[in-house]
Amino acid sequence: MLASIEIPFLPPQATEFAKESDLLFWYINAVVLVASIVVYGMLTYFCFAYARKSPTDKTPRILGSTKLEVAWSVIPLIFFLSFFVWGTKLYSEQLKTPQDAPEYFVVGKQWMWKIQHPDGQREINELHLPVDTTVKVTGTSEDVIHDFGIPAFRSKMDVVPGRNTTTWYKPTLVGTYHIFCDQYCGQGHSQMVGKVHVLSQADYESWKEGSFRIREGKNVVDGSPAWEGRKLFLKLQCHACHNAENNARAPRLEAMYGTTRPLQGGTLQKFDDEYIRQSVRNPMAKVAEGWKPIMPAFPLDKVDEIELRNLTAFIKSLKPGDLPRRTEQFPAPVGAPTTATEGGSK
Ligand code: HEC
Ligand SMILES: [Cu+2]
Repeated sequence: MLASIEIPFLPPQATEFAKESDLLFWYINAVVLVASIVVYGMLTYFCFAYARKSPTDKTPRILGSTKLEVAWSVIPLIFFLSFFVWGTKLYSEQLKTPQDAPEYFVVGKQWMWKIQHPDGQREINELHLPVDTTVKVTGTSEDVIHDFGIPAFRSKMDVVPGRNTTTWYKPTLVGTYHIFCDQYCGQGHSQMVGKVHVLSQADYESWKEGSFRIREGKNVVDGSPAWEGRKLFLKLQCHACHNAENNARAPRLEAMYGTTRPLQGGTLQKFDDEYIRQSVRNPMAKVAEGWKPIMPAFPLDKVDEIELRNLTAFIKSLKPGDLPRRTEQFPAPVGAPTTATEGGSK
């Protein structure tokens, strides 16, 4: 019955810490509940049991009982101290940030979250994390105090202008969870939300490559190889020939990676990283069947090795419909998540 309700009583438990903190939460509630039942139960019972029965009733004279008083002081004390001991244990574990864990950087700003991955990739209002990996998160703010809160991780971290704060997580459950700003920070506070995506190792890798949903234009990361490759593809005017137009002068490179290409002269060629390299560096060496050998060579001084890797990641990620139109201009279109779209504040 409970499961059919849309709003969960507690957020999902996406880390070990979430489970431990919920256990403590339920333990405190159980103790308080039992104590309340005992206190209010006795109160109610005594109201009737010792009520004045007739106008001549006399109140009996009762002198204290040391045993009883010690019992009702010490037993609750033990329980209440257990909250403190357990809570302190969890809190101190949470404070011990593992120093060697990969570090993600979070910057709060009215009213968005800017996130940078350990290898420099950037995201806005979204954080992609690999499952079962301990990560360190360092945060700061560019204006007022915000708080980077992820309920599913039972984690909140104040981000304060002028200084760094750190925390850590080890997500254990694949899924998408809320990011909230947990510190009132002005008019747009309630819109200062985001999503954390916990991905399987394989999905995380492909997301980093940029091949993860590049088409929708969302979830692509500025700085990811495929996204950088796309920008380069436009900048180098590859799309003057390789484009989505019907009369394009060069093959559509979509969904070709991994296939076998017939070459002029009748040989077959596997479409892999090495073939892309050759096609860019020395296009005349292997010419695709049915096309004219018009592609210019792009030597090292035009396309360096890193750029070649990014172009390769882009071509690898291409699915039908992904190739830019001939009219598309460098830089990437408006709305694409480059840093240029960050300036949303007034
Ligand atoms: C002047 C037009 C032109 C430009 C500019 C151009 N190409 Fe090509 N490209 C071609 C043609 C035509 C072919 C097919 C003939 C061949 O294999 O050389 C081709 C083939 C390729 C292939 C092999 C595809 C296959 O079907 O086997 C790759 C990969 C490729 N180009 C990548 C690029 C990249 C990356 C750029 C930009 C750095 C680029 N091209 C710029 C015309 C062009
Ligand atoms: Cu905020």
